[in-house]
Amino acid sequence: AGGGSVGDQVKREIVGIDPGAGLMKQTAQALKDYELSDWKLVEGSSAAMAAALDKAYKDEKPIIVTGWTPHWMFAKYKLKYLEDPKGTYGKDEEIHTVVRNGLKDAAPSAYAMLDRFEWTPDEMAVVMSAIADGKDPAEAAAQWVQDNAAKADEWVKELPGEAGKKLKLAYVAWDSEIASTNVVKQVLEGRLGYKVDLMQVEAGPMWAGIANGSADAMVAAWLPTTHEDYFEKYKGQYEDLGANLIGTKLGLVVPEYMEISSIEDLKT
Ligand code: PBE
Repeated sequence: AGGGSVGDQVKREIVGIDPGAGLMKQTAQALKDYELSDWKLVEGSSAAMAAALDKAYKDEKPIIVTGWTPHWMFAKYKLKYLEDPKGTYGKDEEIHTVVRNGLKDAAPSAYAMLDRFEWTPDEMAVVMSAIADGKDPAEAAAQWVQDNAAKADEWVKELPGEAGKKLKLAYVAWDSEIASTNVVKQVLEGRLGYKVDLMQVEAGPMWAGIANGSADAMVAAWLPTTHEDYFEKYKGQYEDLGANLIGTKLGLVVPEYMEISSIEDLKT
């Protein structure tokens, strides 16, 4: 792994994701809170971050990435979160379903299904891992819905179908949201007859799209901390349907073989 401090080993770089992610803002804040002014947060994407982690891990090289749970990478590699004694990354939060104003009247069954949609980190992990192993996201979602038919049936119980009606779901290409959004699409199409378009966008445009009505819904709102800015900015211009998943975490993630345990250890 080479000598010197951890900072020297990783060239004082943290491998980030897409710039619109709340995790990037929190990490920029962490660099301030922990006085790491000579460190750099590198922008990229979830996929590029995962590829960099994979490469470093195979060579047992040091690497620090921005990470979150639920994510398949914790099943595939031995990783740890760096402790965050200052609490920059907030407490546990929830993923919420957020829809455009007026959806309830425009598509009542979809609205009701979206309102009922909730699952667990373990359930999401099944879909996420299948996609990480190379399965097409739509196929992975369809398989999960087939294997969990009773649960999907509950989400649509006694709701009339609305055959052919169009819906747009906005999402960002975060692994967790690729999984959830595809599952919701499968259920809305397969069980209620909607025609669902998936709009892959950045985080800012996702929230803006719900607020201005160009998208109908999203299942990707991390609250109360991660998307707080967007949540406040568009207040009144969307409807928050509450949590669809509980038990998330965000922070700086490193392989277990690295001999550091806290963000504070980066200072030396
Ligand atoms: N994430 C995954 C997102 C929310 C979902 C943690 C990368 C973010 O930071 O905005």
